[in-house]
Amino acid sequence: MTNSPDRPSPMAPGTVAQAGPLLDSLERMLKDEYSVVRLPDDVESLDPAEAAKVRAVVTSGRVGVPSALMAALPNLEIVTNFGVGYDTTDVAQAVARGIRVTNTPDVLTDCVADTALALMLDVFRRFGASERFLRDGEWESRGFPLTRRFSGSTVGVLGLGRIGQAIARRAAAFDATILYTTRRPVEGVAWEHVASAVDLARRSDVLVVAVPGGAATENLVDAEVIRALGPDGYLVNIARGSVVDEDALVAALESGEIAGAGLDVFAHEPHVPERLIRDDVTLLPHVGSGTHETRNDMRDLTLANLRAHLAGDPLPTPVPEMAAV
Ligand code: 8YV
Repeated sequence: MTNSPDRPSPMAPGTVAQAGPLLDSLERMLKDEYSVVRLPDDVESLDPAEAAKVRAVVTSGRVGVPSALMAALPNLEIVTNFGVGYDTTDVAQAVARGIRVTNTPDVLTDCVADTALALMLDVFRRFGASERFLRDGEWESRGFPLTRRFSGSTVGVLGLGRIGQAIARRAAAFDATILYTTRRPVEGVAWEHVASAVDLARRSDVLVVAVPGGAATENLVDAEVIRALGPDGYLVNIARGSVVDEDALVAALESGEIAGAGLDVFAHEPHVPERLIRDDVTLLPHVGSGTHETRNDMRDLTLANLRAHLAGDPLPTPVPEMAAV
């Protein structure tokens, strides 16, 4: 890609914009390399002259570039998303306008899968609750109640992409029986494909949600799927809060229709409904990819995508929808 008078150079102030907060070191490295502008949180206060300069937006999965913001950036060429999930970015508009979108797959798979295993182990074995029990001095007077064995259980993985497969591999090391549900069976895996989420939940001791967020999967785990887990079943979600009907989950927990849940993601982060804060729910503040190593890798991949675009080189990790651009 060559620079022309109507396409400001990458170094021209405002060419690269930031939407929402980013990892400190990513913000620093962006500022060192480009004259970055920070987009306002509310799109109405965006100055049209500034908006017209923006060719690239760097954002995170939490903030993204939603419809109104994208529509207000007439010369936008690329959204580089820090995170594998990009459901907060209007990809349909991006495809229609020839705007490129990149994300950070692979580099976070291991940490997110590790988190899923930690949540599964915790909901079965209640290590967090038992630690609170010890810290509260309760061990002085009695032992902690017995829990459930995780090894050898049946783990249902909803969505068998990179992260789903990494979860399945880890659970298999605990001698779990692995079942999974995807639209079509995944070639080259030995695990049993189950056609529907309800059947998957019915046959599993724990259902792990590992599908992308967005309109296509909104409330995919609804009251019926949750209920199908039964009073001894657990739900674990490391994907997006939008995939699970949170009200239905609260209702199922309160009525004892399921045994418990392990959640790293919520419908309206960082808000966690009071009624979800229960002893039979393990709650994490969306830390799935939150290690120094992984976040640094995500940062480097985000920057590599931005630099490649501005230099006219092939993008390292365009999102799959870019095949149509
Ligand atoms: C990040 C995530 O915390 O990659 C994702 O989709 O949810 C997490 O790794 C998030 O994108 C940062 O905003």
